[in-house]
Amino acid sequence: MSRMSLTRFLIEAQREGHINPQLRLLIEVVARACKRISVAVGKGALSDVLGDAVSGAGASSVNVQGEAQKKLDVLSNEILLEANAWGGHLAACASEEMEHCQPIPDAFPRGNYLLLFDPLDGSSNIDVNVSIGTIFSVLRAPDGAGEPEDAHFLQPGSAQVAAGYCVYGPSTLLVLSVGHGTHVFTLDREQGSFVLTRRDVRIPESTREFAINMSNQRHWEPPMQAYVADLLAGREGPRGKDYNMRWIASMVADVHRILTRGGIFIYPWDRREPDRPGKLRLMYEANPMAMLVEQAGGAATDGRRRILDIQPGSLHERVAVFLGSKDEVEAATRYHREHDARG
Ligand code: P6P
Repeated sequence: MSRMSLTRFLIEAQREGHINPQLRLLIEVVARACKRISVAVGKGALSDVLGDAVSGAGASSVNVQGEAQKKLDVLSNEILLEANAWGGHLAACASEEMEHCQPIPDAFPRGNYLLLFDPLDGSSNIDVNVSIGTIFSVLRAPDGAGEPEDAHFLQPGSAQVAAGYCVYGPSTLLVLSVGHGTHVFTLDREQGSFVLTRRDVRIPESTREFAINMSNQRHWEPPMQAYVADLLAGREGPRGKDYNMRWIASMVADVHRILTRGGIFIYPWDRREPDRPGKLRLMYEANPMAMLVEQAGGAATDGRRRILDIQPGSLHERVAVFLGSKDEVEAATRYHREHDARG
């Protein structure tokens, strides 16, 4: 059975008016970069890409948020920037690895899009051979905006025109939405192309599986403590069913499991960083994942608000994340809203 390629899928989406030629080319460029990243990830120890990146002075290299960078983080970031350049600078770029957005040089036709990405999410798993991934989000550049600047990126997640991730696991999968469902493409390494293997993913509305880093439990706020305690109470407790737990510590891998079989993924506020709403970044982790999950019939909140409604204040701002099976996300959010209502 001949499967539909990503290229054919995007041509169809363009014919149906879901995307325009420039956005189609941008998505193709990102997919091509993900194929190159997949090759680099797959080489592992056979190439000099494992371990921590070092700066010119030999010190450990850190990203804009002061987090240690892996060599593959830096390489993946470079591959995505180079791909956008090769593709004709279709978009100004902002990345976890970049302090400020990278404008589109005047030498090229001005791209109408803004591309945000986490080049290699979950990179702490690289050295232990656990699935990692690339997350990307596409916004429209404001009309007549002139030289792109950080402020142009500060649009709510509901303004995204495309979102996706590539998970580098036993197989390399590209999961994509352009606002008409969430679809899965598998990299056919022999053909060197992504082929459609699952159209219109639907997340089961209820679940018996939650994903959270339980070692942080003592640092959570009361409604989060109450919610998880009720999950752990199982069928004798108020939720009336036994739950299973998973935590891969790679958002892309955890979210892909939830897209595939349901579940709830949570990274909540933590009293160790009281001024920080959460660990995950709104613009290039939470927003794209929230679009993919909602397009698959799931839900995504920060425990109180729909993630896609949040108006960003800065490029690298963080947010608490509750996403996955609709009924479970609504239940977890209810614990927080009822706690707030009690004052
Ligand atoms: P922790 C990876 O560093 C990441 O940003 C997400 O991919 C993942 O879900 C989370 O952080 C893991 O965090 O605190 O459990 O290591």
